[in-house]
Amino acid sequence: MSAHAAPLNFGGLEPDQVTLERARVVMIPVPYDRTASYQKGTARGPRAILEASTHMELYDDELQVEPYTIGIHTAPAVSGNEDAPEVMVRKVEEATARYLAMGKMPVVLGGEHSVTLGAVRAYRKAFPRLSVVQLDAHGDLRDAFEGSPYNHACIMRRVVEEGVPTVQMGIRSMSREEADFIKVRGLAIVPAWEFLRRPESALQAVDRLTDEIYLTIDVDYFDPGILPGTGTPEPGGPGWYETLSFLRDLCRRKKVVGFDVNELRPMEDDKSSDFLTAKLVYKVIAYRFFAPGRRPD
Ligand SMILES: [Mn+2]
Repeated sequence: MSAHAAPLNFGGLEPDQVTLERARVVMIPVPYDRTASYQKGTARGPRAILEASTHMELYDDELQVEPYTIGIHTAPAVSGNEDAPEVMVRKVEEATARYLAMGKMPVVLGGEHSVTLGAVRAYRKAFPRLSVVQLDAHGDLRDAFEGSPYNHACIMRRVVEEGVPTVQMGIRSMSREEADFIKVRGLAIVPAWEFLRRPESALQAVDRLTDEIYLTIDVDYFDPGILPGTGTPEPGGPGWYETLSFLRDLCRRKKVVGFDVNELRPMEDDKSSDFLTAKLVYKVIAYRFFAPGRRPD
């Protein structure tokens, strides 16, 4: 794979199915992993998601619809490791804002989790009463990490400090500093074990948020048994079906106005993580635009 590899469209859609004019959803790849702390490689995530997506069935057998018919356009990649973190965040914000202004739903494909900050900033300008639902093994609530406030371990701290209501779900690893911050701020956390024992606990937490939801999914939220391809795998995460059921219910209760998926670290010989991530992106689109009982536009 090279930086000059041929452009890929999400789902392997033909150019006439994915023109920007007709598309409701725009994929924004952000191949960035400059602040990754443990294992690099998430910069290759967007390309791996797009490649895996070309092998998916475009028919959703659960909802019995073809979600691609709403129009999914894949935009050129934004930023890269040559950019300092604050430059990357600004470029992601600008690109996201541009597609929002055109009436599209931009979907950022990371890259490390710091890609979320630019997207949330743009979405908040379009939806001032935005809340964030984060699926993640980690709180990402450190004040700074390895010298940078834009490190991927800090990104939700920045979001919370900007006054955005949040629910963090699937959490199972944090520092003392983060645990103290959660207590002091009274943040809503649904640990992985609580969600697995009582799935309704996540929905009860979501019910206390505002109506317009931005969803950020760090794929290390999933159990590494089904998603080993990530930089910081943590044991004991949720599986596929309980997560789909949560996402379906979320799209019924709230207006999911946008989302991103991040922290996929493609593996050489095992494409299961890439494929899960591509299918996850497609399922969120399916629930958002086609699930029975979903919140209307
Ligand atoms: Mn994480």
